[in-house]
Amino acid sequence: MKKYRLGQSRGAEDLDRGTDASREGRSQSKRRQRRAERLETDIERHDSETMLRLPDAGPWAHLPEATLVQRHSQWVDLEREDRSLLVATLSGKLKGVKLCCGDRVRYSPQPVEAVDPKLPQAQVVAVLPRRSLLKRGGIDDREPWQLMAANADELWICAAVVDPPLRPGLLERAQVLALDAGLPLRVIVTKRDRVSKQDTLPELDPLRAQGVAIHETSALNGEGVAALKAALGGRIAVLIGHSGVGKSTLVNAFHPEADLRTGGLTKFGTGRQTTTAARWLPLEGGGTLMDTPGIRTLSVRGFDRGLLASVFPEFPGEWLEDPMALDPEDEDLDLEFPERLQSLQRLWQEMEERNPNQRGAK
Ligand SMILES: Nc1nc2c(ncn2[C@@H]2O[C@H](COP(=O)(O)OP(=O)(O)OP(=O)(O)O)[C@@H](O)[C@H]2O)c(=O)[nH]1
Ligand SMILES: [Mg+2]
Repeated sequence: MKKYRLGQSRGAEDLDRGTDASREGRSQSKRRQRRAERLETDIERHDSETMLRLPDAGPWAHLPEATLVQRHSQWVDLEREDRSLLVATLSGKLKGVKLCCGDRVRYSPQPVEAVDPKLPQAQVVAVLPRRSLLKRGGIDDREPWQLMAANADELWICAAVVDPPLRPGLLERAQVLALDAGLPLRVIVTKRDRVSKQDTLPELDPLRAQGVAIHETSALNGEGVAALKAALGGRIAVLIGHSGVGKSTLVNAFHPEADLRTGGLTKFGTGRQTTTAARWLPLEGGGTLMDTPGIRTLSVRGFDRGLLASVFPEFPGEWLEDPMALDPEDEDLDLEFPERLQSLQRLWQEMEERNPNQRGAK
């Protein structure tokens, strides 16, 4: 039987590994297996490129544009050009297309095809080409990527100086995602008021050496918030990080009218997944923030290993050709941060990992 450490929730990662059959009767687990096999033949598989392809929006050029502010299960919230909000469903023309927060779309105020009268009548018919797309590796071939935010200019990875603890490798993973999306990365250290000036996250040292922008902030006493606002200017930033690090609290500090729901921590010191969907929030006086739900980790499955050279610039080129040949415990390597090599090895392997649900996966 699989055991979970305290505070470790069952996230998407765990779903990959099958379920605990020992608790169930044998017949029930057989039934489950048969159902899984049936599902495997029925599911629509997407290869990683097809999933990102958008249908031609040209035929809809006469319709108005809007920004996707938030996705719900049956509809989406849109922000129109005049900043007013509109709720719309997705037309069947977009079947198979994944939309995400920040997408620029064209919509028809009246339905272009039959729609349930109980649902909103406006319909999104096209998605415009994206300036940028922040994504992470998906769970399986039905969804090779999980789309996080479209059309952002910057990625802000938020890490609390205390509570919840930063998982090893999260910063490097965020760097991979930012590089893939072509977004500059900022590290936002939150909850500075909780610790003394000298205390810091040691994981930040290698990033500081690389010249990554690091902002020390406290939403509680306002430390660093004005400087961060100035750094944002009129651009669009997407905030990501573990649940409970204070992303929504920071957005509220930027934009009190946003009045986003914020949550406490569990008794295990982890967040509560207070934010459940990514949300686009234009700020008074320019700039836009995209708040997102807390993440446990960021999968890099399917990303290009070539990106790792920029994430780990301290390692010689030949190490990056086959990092698995190295032993992080080898004293001759004279490593300042041996955990950085371990992290490189983990990312390297995960990038080429095969879909764990695929038949015959090795
Ligand atoms: N002391 C202190 N507490 C903070 C600060 N920022 C956030 N918090 C607290 O941290 C808890 C979590 O904050 P949220 O803003 O909900 O965290 P989140 O990152 O949005 O979490 P999810 O929506 O679950 O991803 C709340 O109890 C906040 O009051 C800060 O700067 N200082
Ligand atoms: Mg939140």
